[in-house]
Amino acid sequence: MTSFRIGRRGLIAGSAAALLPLPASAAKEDWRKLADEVRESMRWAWQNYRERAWGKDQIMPVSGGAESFSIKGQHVGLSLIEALDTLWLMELDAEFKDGVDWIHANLSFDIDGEVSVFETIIRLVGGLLSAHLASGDKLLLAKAKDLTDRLMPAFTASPIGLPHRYVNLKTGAVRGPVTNPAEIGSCITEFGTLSRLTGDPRYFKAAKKAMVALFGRRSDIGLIPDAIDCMTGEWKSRRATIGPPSDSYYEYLWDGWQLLGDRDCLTMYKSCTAAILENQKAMLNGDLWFVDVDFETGKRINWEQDELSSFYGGLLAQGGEPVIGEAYTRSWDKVQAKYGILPEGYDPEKDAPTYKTNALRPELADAAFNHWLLDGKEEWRALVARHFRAMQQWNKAAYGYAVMADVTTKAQADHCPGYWWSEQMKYYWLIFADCRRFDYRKNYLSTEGNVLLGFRH
Ligand code: DMJ
Repeated sequence: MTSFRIGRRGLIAGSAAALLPLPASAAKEDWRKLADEVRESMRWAWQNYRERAWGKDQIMPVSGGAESFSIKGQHVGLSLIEALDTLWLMELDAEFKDGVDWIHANLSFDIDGEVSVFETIIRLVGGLLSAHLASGDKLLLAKAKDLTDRLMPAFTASPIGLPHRYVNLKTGAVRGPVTNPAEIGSCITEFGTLSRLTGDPRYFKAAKKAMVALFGRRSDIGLIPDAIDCMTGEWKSRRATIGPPSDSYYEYLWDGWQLLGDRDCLTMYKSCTAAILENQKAMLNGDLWFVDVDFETGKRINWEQDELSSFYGGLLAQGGEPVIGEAYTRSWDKVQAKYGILPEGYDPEKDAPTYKTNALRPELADAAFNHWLLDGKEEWRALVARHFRAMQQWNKAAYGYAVMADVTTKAQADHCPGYWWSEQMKYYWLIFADCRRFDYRKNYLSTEGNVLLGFRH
């Protein structure tokens, strides 16, 4: 494996990994063996999905049933599409082909039903594009384009270019004008890729217009609150957060620069990051956190932390703030150590979970993977190994991997989100295996873990 890499969001860093002494525990770790275990877990979960929920959106891992995601009772093979590029990277080629064959035979988006624009872009458009880039299969690209065309009314309905939250795939009717940064601004890499592959600039332009329109409304101290009316541009909240529902807006500002070389995205990323570091970074008992604040005064609202925010350390490192990013990732690692598995919410001031559930989320592994791509330190692989082993210990159910109802009792619930197939299984594999099909020097993974740059054929 190379020791000089360009990470998920592209900051170039010379790795000193080869020169660093390994911590005793990491030195003993057999990474290849761990990678094989990840691949076998993926194969086993896929087999269960194949047998019990084939073509359905999500398998129910405790009962072996199935559930739809966006449109009640309507399935578009969500988990299958999310899994494809992970399968390809793992060289599970028969499984990959089986999934692509299902798409050829069954997938249609001509459905009279309403979907979340954001979730559909990051999961389905992104999944189809990455599978197309892995395989060269033209139908996958055609499906991604067909789906995106059905989503476009969400963007064009607004006079200022901010998308509505929901759109009907058949009629183009839109709903949900009160929206948020993540749902507005997490599509420039999927849409930019689609524009590049189809030669149609409309997708990239719509994505960028939305990002710029939101950025242009920031406060005098440079912060963006977490709710806005997409028709009027009026703020509907005062809370600025790096967590949901704002998180991936900041990620995609950087990503627009990394994947597409868009300088405006870089400028906006730097501006937002400077404001966040100035107003939201806070130390408590030696740990570094980012707190929610009033977007005009910078006054702290509370100390509550959302697990989804734990991706942010990796992003900061890629954007040129490795010391702060690493400190933040380590704060989350301590929470993982405390509960064995991360709760959805945690209050460091009260030292207690604010939400005891665990949604089988990938963010901490995502951050560590990105640190590792940049600096190659074994610390990050060891962190990801703990994340993986916790999942094996607590989330494994009879027919797949399940979310938790309560991290303190370790009670499971009967649900496996689609992102599980696209995100942590891929991060585990890429960080433990020396993957022959992945370019560790030059790559891009979307917020959903979809590889839009970096396949090696
Ligand atoms: C995924 O869909 C994406 O990572 C998104 O950006 C945030 N939420 C989930 C995973 O938790």
